[in-house]
Amino acid sequence: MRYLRYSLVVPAVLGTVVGGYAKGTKKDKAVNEREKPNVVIILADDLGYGDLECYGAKNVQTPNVNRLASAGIRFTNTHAVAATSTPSRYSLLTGEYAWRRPDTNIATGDAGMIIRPGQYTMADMFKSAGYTTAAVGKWHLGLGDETGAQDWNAPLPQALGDIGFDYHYIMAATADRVPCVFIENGQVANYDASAPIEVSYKQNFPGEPTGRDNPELLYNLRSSHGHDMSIVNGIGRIGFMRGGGKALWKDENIADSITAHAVDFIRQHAGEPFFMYFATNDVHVPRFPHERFRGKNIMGLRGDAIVQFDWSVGAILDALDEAGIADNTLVILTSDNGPVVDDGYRDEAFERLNGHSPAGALRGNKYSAFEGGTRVPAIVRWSKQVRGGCVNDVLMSHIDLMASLGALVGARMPRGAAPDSRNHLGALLGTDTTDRAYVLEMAANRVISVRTKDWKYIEGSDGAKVQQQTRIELGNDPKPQLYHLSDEPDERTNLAEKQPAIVFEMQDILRRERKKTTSR
Ligand code: NG6
Ligand code: CA
Repeated sequence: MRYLRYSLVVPAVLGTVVGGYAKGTKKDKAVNEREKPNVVIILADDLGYGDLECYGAKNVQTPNVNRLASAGIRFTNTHAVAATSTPSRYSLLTGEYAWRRPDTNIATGDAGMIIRPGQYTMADMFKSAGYTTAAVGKWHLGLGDETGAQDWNAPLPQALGDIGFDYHYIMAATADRVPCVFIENGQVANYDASAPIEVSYKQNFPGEPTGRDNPELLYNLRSSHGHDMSIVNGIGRIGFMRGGGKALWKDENIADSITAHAVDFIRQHAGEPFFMYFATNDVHVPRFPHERFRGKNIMGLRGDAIVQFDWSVGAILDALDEAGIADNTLVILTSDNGPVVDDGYRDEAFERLNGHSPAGALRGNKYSAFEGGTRVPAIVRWSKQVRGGCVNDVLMSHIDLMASLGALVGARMPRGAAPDSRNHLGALLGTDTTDRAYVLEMAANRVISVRTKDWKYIEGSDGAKVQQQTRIELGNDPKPQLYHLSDEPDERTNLAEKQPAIVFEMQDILRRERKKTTSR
C-alpha cells in the first residue's frame, strides 16, 4: 500500500500524466491500488511492420489481432531498440540501451544470464508495486551464472526468479538453438532422468548425428544456411546437445505449450494485479506450426506461423475475457525486431510471398539499420481507460515502456534503474501526441541510427550492404546517411551532404548518448 502516495483516479488524470521526463516524481500520477490494471506484453518474434492484417497485410488473416486493434490504439511509429532479439529484449526489460554493454549480441542457448541479478528489471518494478509477475515463451537472455557452465539436469543457479519474475516457463534461447527444452522456474520442464542433457556450443558429442553430416535425418525441415549442428525433431539446430528424452519439445507444439502456460497463469492470478511478459516463438525460424494451421495460407509456413501467432493472441484475449478482467488489463502487442524471409531453413518463404511485403513499405528487414529492422507493429488496449479504434503516429520506443508503465503503477524505482527509459505514459495511452525527441536503433552489427519524427541518421560503417543469405539490405554505408522520412519513408535519397547541420545535430545526439555510458 505504500504506493498509494499519489492515489487518484484515472481518466481525466491520465491526460496530465504525460510528457514528464522524471521518474517517480510528484507529477506522475499512478492509478490507485484497487484500479491497478494487469499488464500483458505480447512480444512477437521477427514479426514485421507489414505482417498483420491491420497493418496492411493482404495474404494473411489475423482476426484476433484485429480484435485487439479495434478496441485499442494501433501505433504506426513505434521502434524496437535493436534489429535482433537479445539486445531488443534486453533494452525492453531493463530500460537500458543494449549498446551500452558489449555482451548483448544474439545469445547462444548456453549463455549465462545477460541481465545480472543486481539489475533492476521491469519485473522487479511490477513486483515492487504489488504485482505477481511471469515470463512465458522465448527468453534468449541467458540462464545460469556462467556461459557454457550450466548443468541442465539440476536447478539452475540463476534464473528469472533472480530478476523479478515470480513464475517462468521459457525456451532458453530460440527454437533454432539448443537446448530444445522448456525451463520452468529454473529447471527443465518434464525432465527425463533417463536422458541426461548435455549442451555445447563448441563441439559435438561423439557419435551424435549433425545436420551437416547426416542431412538424411532432417525429416521435418532442411536448412538453407547454418542450422547444421545437432538434429532435434528432424530439424537441424545451432549448437550441440544430446539427451533430453521426453523433455524435448516438438516444434509443432511450442505455441500450444507456451500459450497454455500463459492462459493458466492468467486464470490463477485473475484476482490480483499481475504482469505477464508473453514472448511467442512465432514467427521465428524454424517455422513449424501445428498441423491445424498448416496448408491454409498462400504464403506457406511463414504465413501459417503468423496465423498461429494470431491464434495465441486470441487465446490470451479469451482467457482475459473469461476471467472477467479484460477491461482492466493493459495489453501491449509488439515485435522484437523486423521480419526476415529466409532465416536459414528451406520453408519456401521467399517463393511463396505472393506479393506480400513483411516490412510493409519500409526498407530493410531484421538485422538492418533501415527502418524495416526496428519499426514494429505496436497495439495498446486498455478498454477501461483507453479510447479504442484509433491509429496513432506518435514517435515511441520500447525503451520507454519501463518508465511509462512504472509511472502508471506508481513504482518508485531505485536510483540508476532503467537509465535510458523515460516516462511517456501519455503517448502509450493516447492522451499525449508529443513525440519522443529522438529514438535510437541498433542494427545487428551494432551500428546505431538516430530517428526523429522527420529524419533518420545512420552512422557510417564498413559492413556489407546486403546480407547474401537472407538477401537483406543492411543499411550499411561508409558514408553517413540521412533520410527525410516524412517525405520518403523508404529511405532512398541520402541527404547527408545537402544537410550538414542536421547531420551534425544527429551526430551530437549520438555523441552525448554514448558519453553517458562511461560517465555512469
Ligand atoms: C542468426 C541465425 C538466425 C536467427 C538469428 C537470431 C543462422 C544462419 N542464422 O544467426 O536463424 O536465429 O541468428 O534471431 O544461424 S533473433 O531474432 O533471435 O535475434
Ligand atoms: Ca527476433
